[in-house]
Amino acid sequence: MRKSMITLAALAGLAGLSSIAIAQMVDGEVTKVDESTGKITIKHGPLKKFDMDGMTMSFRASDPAMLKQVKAGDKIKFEPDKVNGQFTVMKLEKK
Ligand SMILES: [Cu+2]
Repeated sequence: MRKSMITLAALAGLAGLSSIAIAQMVDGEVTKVDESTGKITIKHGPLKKFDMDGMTMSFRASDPAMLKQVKAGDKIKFEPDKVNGQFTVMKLEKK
C-alpha cells in the first residue's frame, strides 16, 4: 500500500513536469497591435493547450509594454493563456 502511494506521488510529479513543458512558448506572427484596446492580433500555429488549430485571433496583452515591443509583421514567440475567460499573451519575445 505504502509503495503504491509513493508511485502515485512520483507519477503526479511527472505530470507536473509535463504541464510545464506544455506551457512553453509558441510561434506566431503579429498582424495588428491595438493600443486603444490593449490587444495584439496574432497569426498562430496549432495550440494543443486550447485544442485550437492555427488561425489569426486577438489576444489581450498581460502587460501594456508588450504593445510597444512589437508591430505588425513581427515574428514572435509567445505564451498564450486564458485569464478570466480571455485569451491573453503572458509572455512575448521577438524572434
Ligand atoms: Cu486561436
